[in-house]
Order: sequence, then structure tokens, then C-alpha cells
Amino acid sequence: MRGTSMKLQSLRRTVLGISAAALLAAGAAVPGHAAEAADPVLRDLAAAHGISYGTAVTGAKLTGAYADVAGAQFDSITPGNEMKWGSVEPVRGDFRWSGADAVVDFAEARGQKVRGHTLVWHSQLPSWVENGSWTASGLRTVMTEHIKTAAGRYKGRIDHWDVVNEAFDEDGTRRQSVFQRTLGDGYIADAFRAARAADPAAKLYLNDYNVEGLNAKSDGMYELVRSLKAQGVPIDGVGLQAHLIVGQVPPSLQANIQRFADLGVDVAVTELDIRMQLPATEAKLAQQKADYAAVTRACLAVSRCVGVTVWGFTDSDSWIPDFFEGQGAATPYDEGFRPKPAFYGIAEALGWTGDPGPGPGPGPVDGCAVAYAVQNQWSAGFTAQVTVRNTGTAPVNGWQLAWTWPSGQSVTQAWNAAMNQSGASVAAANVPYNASIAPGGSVTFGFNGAWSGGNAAPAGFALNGRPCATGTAQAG
Ligand code: 9MR
Repeated sequence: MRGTSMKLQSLRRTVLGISAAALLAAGAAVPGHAAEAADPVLRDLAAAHGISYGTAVTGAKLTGAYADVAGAQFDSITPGNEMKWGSVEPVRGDFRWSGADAVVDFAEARGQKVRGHTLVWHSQLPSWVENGSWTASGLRTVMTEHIKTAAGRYKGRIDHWDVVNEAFDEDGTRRQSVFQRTLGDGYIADAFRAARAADPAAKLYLNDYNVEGLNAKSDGMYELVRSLKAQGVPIDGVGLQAHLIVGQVPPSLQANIQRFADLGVDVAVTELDIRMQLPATEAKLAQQKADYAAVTRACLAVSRCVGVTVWGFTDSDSWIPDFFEGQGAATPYDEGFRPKPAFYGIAEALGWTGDPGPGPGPGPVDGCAVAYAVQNQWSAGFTAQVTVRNTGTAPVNGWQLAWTWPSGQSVTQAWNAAMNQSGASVAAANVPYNASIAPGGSVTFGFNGAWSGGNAAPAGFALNGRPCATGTAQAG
């Protein structure tokens, strides 16, 4: 297993040769600290230990700086949504593969492995499956046909399939999904057998969340894996999703990985993110760094732990703010693609001994004011200018201005800032040439946006997490 990774590393070096330094030379739009030539490359560091470091991606975002970082830093890609049943067969017999194909093509062009996610899951199921009135044999046929079609389409191109996802309730008993209710306990063995038949080379995984530490749910999963192995069911691995909370990495993580490994299966951390209550503070980011390092070290400590995948590498592409109100900042890069302390925590756990530099993330701000002006507006679009003034006494070195749209607007194009939008939340980050704002100084950036119905100004702005006064920041 680890030998394979070493081979992949040398292939990548000679054929692709992408590195942070090359990105910098190519002028890639990774603002702030991200494009430092001395920054570590996680996929190289991981390969030196024979493990993999991967990321989930949103296929539609795989251009520009997002694609550059995903391609340069990670050796494994998981499509975040594009391979789910609801995405590929929303209507029975009507298959839509373009999203999944694009992610697989992206990964192959960069020498990256692909984790297929996921074949049998109770969620993001098309309604025709979830709400159909099935006989057991009818649903079994539909399930095994789906596995045959999806795993068969990518035969030989997927390293690991999450064959069955989230099969357990928190108490370790089976989740009462449509599959469990209709087919009974045996559906999991059937799914693994169908996946093996469709793609014999893929490693077949059982994947779940809240099973990272020793607890009732991971006990249930352990018992199932033990019994599947005893019956000769073709299961190769266990995926621990690891959607964690800052400061709460389970102390028994390594012991849990080890007990699964001792059953004769591989283990992977498949969906790592570590969320916090916003705003992010230096103390929380430092704890998060320690947490990312701890998870990485736990995997390194068990020889059958084959790698770690983060569930989104940038805070601009994370499910957390949409699902946990007031929480976020869960990934290793900020919304402007700048590495956070967590990124260096991973690198250090993988043996990197370089200098993370003066401050990878935006630092504290002791006073700010923002002037927001719509300069031009037409039927569905507008141009706005934003001036941010440092009204404090300390220099700002690296900044991110956040706001929430009041009436459904969206940013379409930006200048003098790197902008990202997730739902109604906008983050505008500095570009390399305007990262510093001296006390009393200001920076101005602009953007085009789309609106319909209303185009009210945002109610407030926060600079590096600190609320700013509004309407008083004249350009200067
Ligand atoms: O990241 C995925 C997000 O975009 C979807 O909205 C969400 C819907 O449930 O699924 C997210 O990914 C999930 C993954 O497929 C399985 N484990 C939990 C992940 C977070 O919800």
C-alpha cells in the first residue's frame, strides 16, 4: 500500500512537476502567504511517509487558484457531490456523468488518485429510490444495478470506493435507511460483492462519521467489519469521516484506527474538517493547528492507515457554515486560499521543519471603517467600490473583509481583492500587493455583482473578524 504511494510520488514529480514554487513563478492568483516558494507541498511530504493527503472538491470550481491549490497540494481527490446517486441518476435511467467525469479527468491529469463517493447512502438519494414502494428483490436489483453502472463506468480509475456510507445510528445499531428497512442487514454484503464484481481493482470501503474514537457507534461498525471479514465479504477498508470540533479530537483516535487495522482492513480518514464558532481567533486557529496535526499523526502511527482527505481545502468551499449556524473556518486554507495555521500543523506532523513565516492567517485588527458604494447599477448587475480604512494603531498585515448580502446579491468579478461567496456570505481577501494597511491608511477594491429584487448595502462588515464602523472610510 505505502509502496504504491512512493511510486506515484516519483511519477508526479517527473511528469507533472507542479510545486508551490512553480505556481508562484507562473503568477498563479494565490494571494498573501500561499504562494511563498518555501511553503511545503503536502502531497510530497505525505508520500515520503507512504501515505496519501487528499481533498474533496467541488467540480464546478476547478479552475484558477482553486484548481492550482487542489492540484499542487493533494495527491487524491474526492468529488464532494458529483458521484452521489442523486447527482448521477436523478430520474430512473437518466444518467448524468459530466460532473463526475470532469473531476476524474482533473485528477488523472495531475497524477492524483480518486476516492469514489459514494455508492449506497441514505442521503442525497433521488426521490424515485427513496420514496419508491419497493419489494426486497426490486430494490436489491436497483441497488446492485446502480453499483454496477457507477463502479463499472470508472472501472480501473478509482482507487477507493465508499461502497456504503453512514450505515449506523449513534448507538451502533443500523440506520433505518430505505435499504436497511427493505433489504435487512444483508444489503451491505450485497453492495460490497456488487462493487467488487464491477471494479475488482478498487479498494472497497465502509465509511461513517462519529466513529473516530472508541464509542458505541464505532463498536457497531467494528462488529460489522469483523463479521464481513469472517464471511469473506470483499471489504478492504474503513473510512473515518472525521467532521470534528476544535479542541475535541477523540483521544482514542489512534487506538480505534489500530483496532480496525488489526481486523485486516485498511483505514483512511476520509472527510476531515475541524470547525469552530466564528469569528476565528488566533487561539482557536492555534488549537485547530494542533488538532489537524494530531489527526495526521494518528494516521501516521498505524501502518494500515493509508491517508487523510480533507473535506474541502478552503473555507470558501466548506459545508460547515450552511449546516452549523455561526460555525466555520474548518479547513486548512482561508477563503482567499491562504494557508492557515492548520495547514502548517499538517505539514509539521508530516515532518516539515520550515518556517511558517510571520503570520499565515490574517492577524488582529484594533479598529476599522468601511465605505461601501454602488457606483453603477443596471437591470441585473452593478459595480461597487469598497474602501477599508485601518483606524487602529497597529498595522494590518493580511486582511479579509467579510459581509452578508441582505437581498440575494452575488459577486461575479473582482479587482484588487480575491473574493469568494458561499451562500450569502462574502469574503474579500487581500491580493499580494495590498496586504498591508498602515494605521490611518486604507485600501480600495471593487467588484461587479448581480442582483434582482433589491440591492441594499450590507448591514455591516468585519475585518479579520472585527466589526467595522461604516460610512466613514474615505479613500486616502
Ligand atoms: O460536502 C457535501 C455538501 O456539499 C452537501 O450539501 C452535503 C449534503 O448532505 O453532503 C456533503 O458531504 C457529506 C458527505 O457526502 C458524507 N458525509 C458528510 C458530508 C457532510 O455533510
